[in-house]
Amino acid sequence: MTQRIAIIGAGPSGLAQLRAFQSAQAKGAEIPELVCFEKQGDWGGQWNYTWRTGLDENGEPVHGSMYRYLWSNGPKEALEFADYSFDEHFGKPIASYPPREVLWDYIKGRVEKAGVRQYIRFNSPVRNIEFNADSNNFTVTVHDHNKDEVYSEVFDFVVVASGHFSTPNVPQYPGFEHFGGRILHAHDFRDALEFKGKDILVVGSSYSAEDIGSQCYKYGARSITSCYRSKPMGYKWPHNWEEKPAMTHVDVNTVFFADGTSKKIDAIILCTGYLHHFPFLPEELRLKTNNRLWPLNLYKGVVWENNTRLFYLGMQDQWYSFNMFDAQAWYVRDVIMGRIELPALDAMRAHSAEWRERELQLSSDKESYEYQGSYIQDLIDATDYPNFDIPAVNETFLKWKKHKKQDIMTFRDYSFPSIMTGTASPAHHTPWLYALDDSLEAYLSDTPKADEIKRA
Ligand code: FAD
Ligand code: NA7
Repeated sequence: MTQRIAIIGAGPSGLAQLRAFQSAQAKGAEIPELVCFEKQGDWGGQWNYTWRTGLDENGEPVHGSMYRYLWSNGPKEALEFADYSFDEHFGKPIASYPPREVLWDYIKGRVEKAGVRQYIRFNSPVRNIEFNADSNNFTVTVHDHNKDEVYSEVFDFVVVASGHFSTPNVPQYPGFEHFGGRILHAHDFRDALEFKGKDILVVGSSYSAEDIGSQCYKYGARSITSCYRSKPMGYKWPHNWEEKPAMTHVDVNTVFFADGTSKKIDAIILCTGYLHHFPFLPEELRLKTNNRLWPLNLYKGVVWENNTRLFYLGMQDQWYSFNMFDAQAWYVRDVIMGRIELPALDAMRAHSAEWRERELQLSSDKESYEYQGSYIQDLIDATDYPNFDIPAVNETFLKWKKHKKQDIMTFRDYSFPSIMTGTASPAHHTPWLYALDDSLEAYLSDTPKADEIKRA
């Protein structure tokens, strides 16, 4: 009997899984029956922008954390699919830091070409997953919002690709209940123009703090203050951006910091990260981890060691993204199709423990992306995913980090050659700081708009 695979989520990871199976089929293999459940009305995961916050049109927690004017925070050459290049998709070289809509278009291009939309059931959040020990399969319960019906189906394997940047980690600080301005988490940030002319505080020192602060600077906030818990971001900030140590408390309009200083603030944006959250999974199948490079209990970062019919994709902290999800999806496909044999439980655990130990020894960003690169290479070596030059991607990351250190407001103006095709990317027509229109048309056009020329 044909085996049935449930894939939870049609973001970049879930789509990688569909493409992995389809590519095996295109080479003549017989593939299992695929069903991908997607909570949203369209594919692309985080890249499928929504203006909504809170609950979505079906009363589900909004998945999207992306905002207007979001541009790739790393060079596109580091995330390019090895089996579908930017050149192939756009038919011409494009610059290295595309806005969200452009990357969404690229993600969609590959899966449209592969013809895998037929496998996806949209507006269908998975509510519950249960393992049936007697029959060695899973019962997956789903809410079909198109018909407003809840139903269950049985699957032989489950792939969880539901992302982990959606459920906000929201700390409480003394005085929040009395603060007179707005307090929001990065998950609910949608438009920097809301903060034009305002004094804002961004809490945190990772990607969201850096990028949301930069957005607010770009779109005219009066001042940006950022504060960190462990270590400062340490960039050379523009004149109206100050970096402070931890916030201690707030009163009605002022924030107080650990160094004894304070600042009048209009809005506090908590860029304090996300929780891995799987409300549809029972305790014994649920991944519990913080955002890190080697979550435990996942052999090769994907196979649930205690039940090897369950897989997770994309659950690591991400230097690499799209091509890492691909490497994982190809590996999972080959385990499911019996092309890769898993070792015994003890050996899987020992392997994971060894990678965790290596993770704990990492002492720099360079070591961290090289570590993730070596993980990806390990996966690629086991499958027919096209090999690509991972040391060259690491070199790209190194330059990217250098550009950021030089000037956090200009790093997106650099371009890189494609590691997949060798094509050199052109410089974008407008420096990022002056490019206010983030639409696909504006980005792909060869000339800047009149108002962008004026600002530059
Ligand atoms: P997601 O993209 O989160 O997709 C998961 C999918 O699962 C969603 O479609 C969701 O609706 C669905 N889902 C969730 N729960 C259920 C359920 N119960 N039932 C059915 N479906 C469900 N990466 C980069 O490479 N470059 C960037 O510049 C970049 N910027 C980012 C900026 C922000 C603000 C955020 C939040 C992330 C950013 N990322 C970036 C990381 C981004 O998360 C990944 O690029 C990628 O989207 C991860 O893919 P995924 O499929 O694992 O998860
Ligand atoms: P990250 O990268 O997980 O970073 C979370 C940040 O939040 C990090 O600086 C944490 O500081 C900080 N944090 C967490 N809890 C607190 C509290 N209680 N107080 C102060 N600061 C806190 O999440 P991001 O949202 O930045 O990035 C996630 C993805 O979105 C990423 O892939 C991007 O591409 C976009 P710490 O260093 O732990 O002290």
